[in-house]
Formats: sequence, C-alpha cells, structure tokens
Amino acid sequence: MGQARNICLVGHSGCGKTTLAAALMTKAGAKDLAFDSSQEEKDRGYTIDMTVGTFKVKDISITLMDTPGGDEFVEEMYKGVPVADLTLIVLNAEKGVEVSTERAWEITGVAKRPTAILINQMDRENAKFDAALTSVRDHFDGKFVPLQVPIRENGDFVGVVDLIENEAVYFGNKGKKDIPADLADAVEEARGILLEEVSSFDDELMMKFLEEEPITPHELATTLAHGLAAGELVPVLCSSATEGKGLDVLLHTITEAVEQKVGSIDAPTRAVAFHLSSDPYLGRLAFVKVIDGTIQEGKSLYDVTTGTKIEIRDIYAFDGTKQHRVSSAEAGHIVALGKADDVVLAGTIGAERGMEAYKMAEFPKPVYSRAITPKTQADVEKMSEALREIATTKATVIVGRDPVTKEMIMEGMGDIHLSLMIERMNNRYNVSLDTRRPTIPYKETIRKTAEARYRHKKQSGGRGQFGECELRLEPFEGGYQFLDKIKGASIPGQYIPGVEKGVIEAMEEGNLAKFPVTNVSVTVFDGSYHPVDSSELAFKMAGRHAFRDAFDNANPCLLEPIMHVDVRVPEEFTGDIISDMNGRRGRILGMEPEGKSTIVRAEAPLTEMQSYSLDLKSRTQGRATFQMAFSKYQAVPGNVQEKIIAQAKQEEE
Ligand SMILES: Nc1nc2c(ncn2[C@@H]2O[C@H](COP(=O)(O)OP(=O)(O)O)[C@@H](O)[C@H]2O)c(=O)[nH]1
Ligand SMILES: [Mg+2]
Repeated sequence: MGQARNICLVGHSGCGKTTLAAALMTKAGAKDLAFDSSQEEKDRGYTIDMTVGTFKVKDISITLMDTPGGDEFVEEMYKGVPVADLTLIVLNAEKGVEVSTERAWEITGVAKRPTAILINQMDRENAKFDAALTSVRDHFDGKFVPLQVPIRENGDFVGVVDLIENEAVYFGNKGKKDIPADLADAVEEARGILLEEVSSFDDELMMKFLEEEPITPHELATTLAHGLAAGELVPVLCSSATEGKGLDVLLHTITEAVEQKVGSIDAPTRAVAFHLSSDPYLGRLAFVKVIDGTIQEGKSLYDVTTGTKIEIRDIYAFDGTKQHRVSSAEAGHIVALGKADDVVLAGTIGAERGMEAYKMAEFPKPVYSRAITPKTQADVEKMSEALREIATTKATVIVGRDPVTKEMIMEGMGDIHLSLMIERMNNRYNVSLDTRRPTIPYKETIRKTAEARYRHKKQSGGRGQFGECELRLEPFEGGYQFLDKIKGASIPGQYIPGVEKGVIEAMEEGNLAKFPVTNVSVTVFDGSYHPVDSSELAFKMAGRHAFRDAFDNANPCLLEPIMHVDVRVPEEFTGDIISDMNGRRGRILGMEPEGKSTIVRAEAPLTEMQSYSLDLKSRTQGRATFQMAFSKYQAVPGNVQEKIIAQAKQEEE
C-alpha cells in the first residue's frame, strides 16, 4: 500500500477546514466528494461529523480527517487527533485565534502531538497573516515557526516567500522570482526566527547558526521535521482554500516534513477504531487506523480488552471520500470496516486477546441532559434502536433511565448537540421525541431517630386480618438496612419478611414529596400477632404504616444531587464565574492556573446547573468550558425544600 500520512483538520467553525479538504482532494483528482453530506449538515451548512477521505500525492496516501469546529461537537477532534501524524489547526486570516482554536490547541498542544498551523482565507480583504500569528503567540505557549511570508499585490494573495528555500514562489505557474523589496525586512526577521528555533533542535546546526555559517535548506528541513515529530516545533503556513493557493507548499510540507511513526508490518495485527459512523448505504462503518501488521479480509481479530471476536468482512479504502473494497490494509493506513457491529468506539482490535490497547484521548463527559419521551406508540418501538445507534457511535451522547425519576435521559454537550441528535433520529429512523428539562431526582431522608407502633386489624365477615409491629428509624449513611430485633416471639419469624416488604414499599415514596427514601436503618423490635388472623400481608400493612408514622417524627428532609464542576475559564472571566457560582448555591473548592486559563473547581446543586452550558457560553462568549459529574446527595436548604414540596403537591393535583 506504500506510505501514508494521516492529517486531522481542526479549528473554529467557518475557518475553511472542509473547503480545504475538498480543495486538496479535488486537486489530486478525486471526484464526487461527499463532505457535510448528512441531512442535518446539509440543512445547516456546517460540519457535524468527522469525514474521512484519502488522496495520493506522488506515492503517498494522504488521509484527511475533517472535523467540525462547533464546540458541542468537540468529540470528533478527540477521535482524529490521537491517530493523526499531523494535526493541522486552521485559522481564518481575518480573525486569528477563535474559541475552538483554543480547544484544538488544548487537545494537541498539551499532548505535544505534531501540530502545524495554517492561516487560511489569505485572499480576503482584511486578511492579516502577522496579526493572526501574533494572536497565536498571545494565546498559546509554543514554538511557532512561520515557514512562509505571504505576498500580496493590490489586495490579492499572489504568492509566498518560502523561508526554507529563501525564495519567492508565485501562484499559477508564474514561477520563482526574487523576494519583493518591500518584504525584505519582514522576510529577514521571519527567517531569523526560523533559523534560531529550528537550530535549537540540533547541536551541530546550533553551532552553525551561532557562528553564522550558511545553513542549507536540506539541513533546515530535516531538523524541522524532527522538531515537528517531537511536537515541539509548530510550523505556520498560509493558504486560500477557495482560490486553491498555498496547497502545493502545504502538501510538500506534509509529505516531506511529517514523519510517520508506524509499527512493523510484520508484527501481529493491531488497529484502533477511532470513529464509527452509520452510512446510509453500507450501514455501520468502523474507521480504523492500523497500528501494527496488516488487517486482512476474512481473518478474524479480537477486541483486545473485552476479548470479543471480530470478523473482518469488508474493508474499504477511500478514493476521495468514496469507499472502495480492498482486501487488506497495512500499518499506518486508515480504512473503514463494514459489518463490524461489535467494534466499539476507541477500542483496539488485534490478533490476540489481551494485547496492549492503543491510547486514545479521553473523551469529554456530557454536561447537559434532557428527558425524552416518544411522541406516539409507533415511536416507542423504533426509539430504542435509534438511540442505541446514536449512543454507540457518539462518545458524548449517553442515554439511560434515571433510577429515581424513571425518566429516559439523553445526555450530551449542549442544547444544539442534543436537538441535532434528536433531529437526526427523526431524519434517519423516523422517530419523533419530545424533550423537557429532567425532573431532579431528589430523595428523602431522616435526621433523627424516631419510633412508631402500628396495628393493622380488620374484621370483615370471615377470616380477619391482624398484624402489629413497632419500628425504630435511625439515620444511616449506608443507604438502607433492616434489622430484626424481636425478643421472645411477639412477631413469629415467618411474618418478619412481610414487615420488611411494607417498609420497602413505604420507602419508594416518602411522605414529604413522594421521592424515594434513603439513608435509614429500620429496626423491628416489638409487635403482636393473632394465631388465626395474622398473615404476611397483614404485617406488610403494619410495616408500611409504622414506617410512615415514624418517618414523620424523624425530622425528615429532602436531599438533592450535588455536582462536582470544573470550569476552565480565561483569566479575565474568573471573578465573574465565581460570583455566578455563588449565586447558584455553589461552593468554590479551589482554583488552579492552567496555561492562560484558570480551572475553577466547585460544587453546586444539579437544579442550579441544568442550563449552565447555555449560561456559561453567553457569559464568556463561549470561551469557557466545563465538566460536571455527580458528586453526592446533600440536604436541601429549608426555604428551597418548602418550594419543592409545594410544587410536588401542585403537580399531583
Ligand atoms: N474567501 C475565502 N473563503 C473561504 C476560504 N475557505 C473557506 N471559505 C469560506 O468559508 C466558509 C466556511 O468554510 P468551511 O470550509 O465550511 O469551514 P469549516 O467550518 O472550517 O469547515 C464557506 O463559505 C467557504 O466558502 C478561503 O480560503 N477564502
Ligand atoms: Mg467543516
């Protein structure tokens, strides 16, 4: 199959990633490109899912992974970056660094993965290469080395000065010329930076640099490649995707300066499934990068972690974005597997069970949830398959039933993300769902010990019912326990399970607002029975009522879920975020600087955090991100509790 280079395109929405990917493939002769081809993408005109496509330059297969820039679709970046030989962060030359550029840098820069920056849209009237580069340096810590200085004539982007070769290259076969006089200073300065940064990677080169000996383009290029591979040097290039300018140099850099670290072709097969999609024609596709060895049609592999056997049936390589069947794929290449429904997202498959799993990035956790209900009976039937397909292929969509409220909850990265997935379920599976804010899964508990005795007695014609028990309720951190401390035989052993059943029933709906009761220890310590009229059922009634009576006297209260929240926020917003958190009954646990941001750690009730993703976005112009996870249950403050109880009563009426 020859050499391969895998490039992940990342950056803010609208910077031109998809246009660039299409331009590169078209230039290489690919036809019928299908970018942004899902119904939802067509409707909106932007990217939602990763698109993978391959083209050839000389004999090298270049596979591009085009990702969306929308912050709620961030998981696609987490899929592509770990399998890329190069992550190309694309910027809009008029705008410089934007919100998702920051996110992209976090993912690549922190992990020191080979990264380059492409300042695109250089044809635009207000395109400013220098300002864009300055914004990169202001926002990020890294060694950014421009490889080019753009040449503009009368507002047109006409060429670049290649700083490695130190010559001007004009677009459209106008060939090479001398460096324009008005750029001489800028070129000298930029070349100075390039020489200095690059030579810092090689002692011999550093000596030459310091002694002002000539450094050849070849030496520069080789050392640059090392620095790039180490994730230390970040080359900066420029382009116009719509005018097809700068693409040759970009391709040259990709093929010459980017190294591919591949395992041995002779090693046992290992591949990582970095992306799953549901293709309208081919069904589920698992996109894999072969790490070691060769994947072969008809030769089964295993999920190295779970041990599940994976039959390799259809292997597809790409011509542009079009799939075509191949019989094998070698280390370094990206292909898709058809009919591989057992392959899990981010899972490694290999020749043997228990092989080392390939390290992917950890996906962010969902931060926003909605309760979903099918609109009609027909939707009920189709809903579970549609939900399963979406939740299996998307790491940041989680679906499950809340054990307390019994609602079906769909979690995602925000309002846009979830609405879109619901729209997709309608488009693809013809399932209609209603959504609403999920009910908070409050619980009820007690704060002191109390006892109650209850006699259940009924005489209605024939055989009567009789059971009497006395219970003690005590606060108990461990959730629930039931203790039988009957002395003598005031209640015969055979009726005790009846008492406990009654207690469990009573705990399903507490007396305050019908939320489940937790953290109580229940002891049955006395009672009485009737030799003829007693039954398990009668003791169940007694147990239920005794529990309820004791509960009322045990200083009951509501518990609410408390979330642990980490907000990553640019310094200038830190104060605002903290005071907002206090307004949400939150508690700040700590703060830590991280690069040019601050991580604010806090705890806050779920009730106050249900629309946080929207609020945070508007407060910080989208520049802050957060993660949230359930932490614990905690007593609701008295005034809030009254409101919740009143509301629960109202809903019941
Ligand atoms: N003038 C100009 N417009 C561009 C360029 N690249 C992309 N665009 C336009 O910017 C818009 C967004 O492009 P798209 O590729 O969808 O951006 P993405 O969100 O990064 O994938 C489209 O209207 C493109 O035509 C460029 O180099 N120059
Ligand atoms: Mg796009």
